[in-house]
Amino acid sequence: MLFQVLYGKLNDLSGGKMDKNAQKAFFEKEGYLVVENLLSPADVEECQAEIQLLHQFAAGQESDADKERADVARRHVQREPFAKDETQGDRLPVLRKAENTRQYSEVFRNLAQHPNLVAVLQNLIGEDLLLFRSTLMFKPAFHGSSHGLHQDSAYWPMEPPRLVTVSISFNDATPENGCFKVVPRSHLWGVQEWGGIARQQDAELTDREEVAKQQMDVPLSAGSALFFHSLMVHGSGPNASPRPRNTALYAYFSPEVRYVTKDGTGERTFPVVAGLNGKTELKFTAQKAS
Ligand SMILES: O=C(O)CCC(=O)C(=O)O
Repeated sequence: MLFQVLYGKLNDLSGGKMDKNAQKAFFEKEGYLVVENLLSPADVEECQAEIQLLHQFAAGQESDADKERADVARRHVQREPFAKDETQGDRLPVLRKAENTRQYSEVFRNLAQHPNLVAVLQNLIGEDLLLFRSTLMFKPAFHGSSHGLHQDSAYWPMEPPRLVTVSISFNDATPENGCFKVVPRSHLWGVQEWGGIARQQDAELTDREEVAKQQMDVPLSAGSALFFHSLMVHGSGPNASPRPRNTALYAYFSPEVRYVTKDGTGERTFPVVAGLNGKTELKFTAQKAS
């Protein structure tokens, strides 16, 4: 992958420039951070081509050389539940997301360790970085459903709830095609209950009026990224527009965060993205959830 290192002076949501200290201070205060042009246009193009390929895999249209990874990919893609039988151009399925992309996509395995991404994350949570989640979120033209407002840490078996997610946009994301919505400073609220996340196109993003009033759109240009705290309330609107909104979603944590289960048994191995003396993965023995 062609990586163009752009880290240095970066933009905030209001268009102003922020240095590393200002980025960290903004993130800690507001619970999110926008970094514009994290990826070069060549990076974005490569990711878009890989997304097209993954849709072909989902439709069983792979070449013989790709058979093995296409089989793995098919186990991780999910159709858009509100457009299950629909197809897009070239008889491709309408997909909602692809989980665990690093298992079958070199492009998205590499993207999780993109130097620009790692530099921002290390500034926010420290040198040692582990990967919790590597997903692609699709909002296909005309069919993208909404994601209700929620906090990721309300669903994740990790304590303390201090992970960082990044959503990297491969298209210009706007309110019309279902860009992210955030509730600034909600990472200070503590873990709350949110219920189901998948919502129909015309559904409200939350039944909680006082939360709905505080949501704010986060438009992103292609190649730009939104970093957010795992306690920050977020979601995204529908896409009824003719333009898709495809993104990569990665969640990271530093090794002081523990893997927890109800009964404190089990183990799980997480890939190392940076630091940890060059280890490639780290096994966590579960502790009892508090
Ligand atoms: O990418 C989106 O539209 C929302 C995804 C999201 O909120 C999540 O997976 O937690």
